[in-house]
Amino acid sequence: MKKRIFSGVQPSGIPTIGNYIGAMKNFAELQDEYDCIYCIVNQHAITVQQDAQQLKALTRSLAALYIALGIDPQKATLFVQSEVPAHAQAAWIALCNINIGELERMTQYKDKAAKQESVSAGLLCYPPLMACDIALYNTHIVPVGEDQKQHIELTRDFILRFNKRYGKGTDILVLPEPYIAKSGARIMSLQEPTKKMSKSDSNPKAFVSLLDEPNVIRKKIKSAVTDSEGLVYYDKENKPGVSNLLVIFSAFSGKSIAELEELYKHSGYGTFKSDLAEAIVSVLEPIQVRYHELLHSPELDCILNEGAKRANEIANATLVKMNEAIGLVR
Ligand code: ATP
Ligand code: LTN
Repeated sequence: MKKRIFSGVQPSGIPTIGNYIGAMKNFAELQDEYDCIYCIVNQHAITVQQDAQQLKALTRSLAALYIALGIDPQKATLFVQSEVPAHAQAAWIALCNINIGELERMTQYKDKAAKQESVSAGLLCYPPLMACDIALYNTHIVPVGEDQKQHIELTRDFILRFNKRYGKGTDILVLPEPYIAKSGARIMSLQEPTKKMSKSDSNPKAFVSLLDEPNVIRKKIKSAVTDSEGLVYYDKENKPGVSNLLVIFSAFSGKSIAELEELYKHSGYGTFKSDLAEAIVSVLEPIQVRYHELLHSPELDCILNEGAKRANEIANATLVKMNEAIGLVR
């Protein structure tokens, strides 16, 4: 039997090239070798306030993007989290088996809470829901960006604890491993290259979204923050802007950072940036064409309906086992 992969992306904005390089680019590549389940985690997105119409539109948009990026519904399962009630049900169990202190230590919580005027309990309780997304599908591997490593560790702690407390010597839940790419697992903001690129950044110049038009991409790359040295080489500490652009260029061109350093050692930032912009445009243009064909198609609804059906079957079977183990039965 193939090993199971599970991953999720929040419909909290249009995915950026950071989401693409760190996670989504790998999704299609893995679907031949693994049984892949990909989720649009809309219940995670509402941990911060969302406009209802926009959330609905972004959910559909993200589904179309997944397919445009090469997810093949014959091979992988794609579904919307809120269409599988077992996630929220299992999350309650996880909440009762994870301590508040463990949640308060999460850096994503601390970063996001610092930006909010009022912090919802859901923002703090986000990782137990994520742990259940993963656990319900008997997941072996979770492909994610670097920022999610801490959440996967907490997921593993919860699963180990659950099995120990309720398993009576057998493992009820499968222990997952993170899959974090060696390069590109943390793409930085184009405007503040010491900060993570994020799709919900209030400054649109900080990221390139997968649906940005070619001229917008060119402008955003042109205005990316670099330094005054004028030399293209990788030095994360002293040249965070240029180093970030090199990582992005490498991901979009397939060339190694060493090859790119060699190619651009005699050119200034102007040529380097315009070639980078063209490399991004050439990858994203066909994806965008496919995206627009899919967005309003009934085909997309069929894919999501089928996905929810399969996801419900798998998730409900695990939830039954969890409930029985705990004694949540008559
Ligand atoms: P938000 O801005 O709403 O917090 P986000 O941009 O951080 O969202 P998510 O939907 O939370 O994106 O993440 C989807 C996937 O993309 C996750 O696997 C995450 O680790 C990865 N990811 C997010 N940002 C980056 C980044 N800057 N570099 C590499 N991978 C990233
Ligand atoms: N927490 C992730 C999104 C996410 C996820 C998941 C990723 C929710 N559930 C399950 C992998 C597996 C994020 O913020 N990027």
